[in-house]
Amino acid sequence: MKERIEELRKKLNRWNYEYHTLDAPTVSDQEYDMTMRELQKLEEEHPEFYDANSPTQRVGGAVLDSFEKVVHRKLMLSLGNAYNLEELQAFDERVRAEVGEAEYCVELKIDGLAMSCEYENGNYYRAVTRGDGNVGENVTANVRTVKSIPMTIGYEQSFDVRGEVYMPKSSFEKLNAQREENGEELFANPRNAAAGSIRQLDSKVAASRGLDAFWYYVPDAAELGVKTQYESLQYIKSLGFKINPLTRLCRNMDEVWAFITEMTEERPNLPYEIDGMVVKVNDLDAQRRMGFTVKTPRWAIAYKFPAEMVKTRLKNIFVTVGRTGKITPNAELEPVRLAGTSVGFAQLHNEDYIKDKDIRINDVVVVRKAGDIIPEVVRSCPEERDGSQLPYSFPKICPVCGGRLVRFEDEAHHFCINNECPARVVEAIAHYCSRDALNIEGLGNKKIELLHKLGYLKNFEDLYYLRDRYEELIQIDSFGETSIRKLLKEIEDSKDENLDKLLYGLGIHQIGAKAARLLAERFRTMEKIQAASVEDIVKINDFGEITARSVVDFFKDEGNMALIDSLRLLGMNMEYVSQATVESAFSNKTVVVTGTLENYSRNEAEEWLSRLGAKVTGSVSKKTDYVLAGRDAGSKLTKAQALGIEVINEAMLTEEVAKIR
Ligand code: 0OW
Repeated sequence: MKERIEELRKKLNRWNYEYHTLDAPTVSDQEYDMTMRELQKLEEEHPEFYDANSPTQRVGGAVLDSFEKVVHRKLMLSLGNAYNLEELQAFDERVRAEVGEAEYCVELKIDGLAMSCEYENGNYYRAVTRGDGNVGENVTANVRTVKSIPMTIGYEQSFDVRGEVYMPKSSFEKLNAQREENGEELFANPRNAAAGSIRQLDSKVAASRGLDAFWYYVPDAAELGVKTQYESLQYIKSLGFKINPLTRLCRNMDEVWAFITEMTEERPNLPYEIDGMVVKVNDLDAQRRMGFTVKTPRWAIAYKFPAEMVKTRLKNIFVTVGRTGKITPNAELEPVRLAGTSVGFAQLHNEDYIKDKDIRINDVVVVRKAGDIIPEVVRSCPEERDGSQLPYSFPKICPVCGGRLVRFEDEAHHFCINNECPARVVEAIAHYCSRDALNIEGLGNKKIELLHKLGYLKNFEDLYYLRDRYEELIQIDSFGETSIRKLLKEIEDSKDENLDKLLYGLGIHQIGAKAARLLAERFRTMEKIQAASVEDIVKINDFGEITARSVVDFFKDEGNMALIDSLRLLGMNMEYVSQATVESAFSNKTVVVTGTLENYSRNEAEEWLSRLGAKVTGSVSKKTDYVLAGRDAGSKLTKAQALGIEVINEAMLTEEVAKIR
């Protein structure tokens, strides 16, 4: 019986490969379905032969309640960008200066989400999203439903391949048509749709989204016995992976540019979205010699297609009030298609931008989408004026609270300086609930605005009293019992977020997510940060006087002190727990960095060291295990020698970093 099951699995895997990877089926759908049904029946009768990688499992299975975090064995790198031929030529010059004449393997830059697939003993083992390049999410069940991904490969050693999971344009159009029918929010573009689908906790939903994938990189390609990137693609193709057919070997940058020009033409006709081309030094040994920066290979670059531009009419200009009170003018447009999405609004940045470009109400304007940020108005078209245009005068009062707008000296923006301005309170709470802060997913701007208007949400701490208003809240029509219960749980869970998330959520002027992490890492508890002086804070790398001052001022403010106290009383976590670190020669070692390093800025070196499990401190003491000395190392080096502390150079750091790439 086992043989029969194995035989059917083999046959169905083969047919899957022919249909989804080669796009050349050799059996009819009926025969495929009949064979699948026979296998399903046999597997039901013989659960002892269950195999998660059986073809019957590709339609999705169990529902997860969250995604496990996984530290990549080798970092998932990102790419440096080039926006024109000159920047590509500069890249080419650097390559030739370092490794001599080089041919390039040029690939389409698939606009999906980067994925790492691991195989053990020739079987599909795990799929992990890129995440921040070091830590990603385990999405094995969802990626298993991508039919063109082989579940078994003829390679027995541990194997890890990187690629892009994407949503073909046809699947995207179909999905949005369905969502339109069900009155659901539409996905803006195929990349967002693919990312949203891969983040589904129910893999049956992921299976229904028509995802596909192209594979383009093997971190340990040298072990495969291949010499070039192009050969490594051929190799993984021979293992059954889908490789993009429009990959081309170019002998020099002229040929690269010719290919890019060709693909720029071809782009609208492709069945999937691309946002550029990836140019890689083909020879693997040359790649090794060129190495990496902290996050990107030095032997590859992404050429990004120029932003598309369109003309449309500017119907009106309105201002929005940010959480810091910043007033942003926006253009309301005659809706127009741009880069695959419908655009109805665009940025106008500030008053001078509108004046300098002489943008008037009812002008025909040029709009472009540079990258994924919201579109912006590039210029007006005076030649198309018909006398109906009206000059725009910037408002003097805040449209939300009526307070006077202020424009500080040499500041481009106007500000609403009323701390009680509802727009500012709503934006501040929305920031507090955002993903990189306390991650209270169930509260977007609309719901916060509503709860604020109804008097339930006047500040951050009110969030934690919402549970006492449960009976009233479920009466509100845009909330339901389930959504309220889920929201209250998320709010409670937010109390356990790491200290850096709370710091970032507080919205301290000049303190973004990274600065918040650095503050939390350095001081470890909220009270130590509250007690820190400007001198203490400037010792942290990349912290200047102004930033340090804004932190100290924030914690000196009466209202903020009261806020911190009440959050502490509410049980908010006020400690910092270090990030996922990996085993290394630096694990649990106290390290001080001094002097200038060749290949790392101070902050990068400290970031690497903490990822490698080290405790980085600013001053040398008996507790210090290593002093990592660069050029012109000063008193810390002398002190280390005096205390007999081991002094190392950056080669040791590079060696440990190379192990987790
Ligand atoms: N999106 C792509 C693509 C590609 C990697 C491997 C080494 C460094 C980058 O089609 N064809 N090739 C690479 O090569 N990366 C790609 O996408 C990257 C992944 C993460 C950021 C970019 O999207």
